Amino acid sequence: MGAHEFEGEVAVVMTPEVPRTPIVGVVMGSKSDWETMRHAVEILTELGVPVESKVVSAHRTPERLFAYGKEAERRGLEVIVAGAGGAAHLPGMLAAISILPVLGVPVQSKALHGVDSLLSIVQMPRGVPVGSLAIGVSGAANAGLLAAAILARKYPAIRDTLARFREVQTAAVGESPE
Ligand code: RP5
Repeated sequence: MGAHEFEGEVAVVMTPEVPRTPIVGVVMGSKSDWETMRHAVEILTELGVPVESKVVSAHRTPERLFAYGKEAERRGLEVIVAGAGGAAHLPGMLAAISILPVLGVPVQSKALHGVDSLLSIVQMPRGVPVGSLAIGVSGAANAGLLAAAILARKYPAIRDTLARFREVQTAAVGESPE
C-alpha cells in the first residue's frame, strides 16, 4: 500500500501484491504440446508470475474444458494462455466460456506445420476474441510475456520485473554482426 499527499489531503493508493496462488492458467490440448507450452510457463515463472499448467482438450475432455472455463475466474486466474494444434478449438472455447482474456498459441502440427492451428485460433467470430500469438515456441514465450504485460497494469512488482527483462534483453544485443 502506498500513500500520496495532495495539498494536505492524504490519498491512499492501493498497490496490490502479487498473489501466491496462480493468476495465469496455461492449458494445452495434449501432453505432446508441453514442449511448446513450457516456454510460456518458464517465462512467467522467471517474471515472478504464479502460474499453473494443465492438459485440457476441447475434443477429448470436453467436461474438463467446461469446468476449467467456468471456474477459472472464481479460482483467482486473471489470464488464460491456451495452446493447441491442428483443429485448435481450445482457446476459442475457453474464450466463449470464461470472461477472462485468453491468449491462444498455435502449436506446430505435423500435417500443416501449424497453419491449421493458427487459422483455427485467429479466425474467431466477432464478439468472442482470442489474442492469437505466433506458431510454436516463439508464440508460447510471447504469450507468457503478453500475459505478464496485462498483469503489469495491476501489479507494480510484475511491471518492474518485466521492465528489467526488457533492459537485459536490449543490453544483450550487440551492434557488431560478427
Ligand atoms: C491437439 O491435437 C493437441 O493440442 C495437439 O497439438 C494435437 C495432437 O495431439 P496428440 O495426438 O499428440 O495427443 O488436440
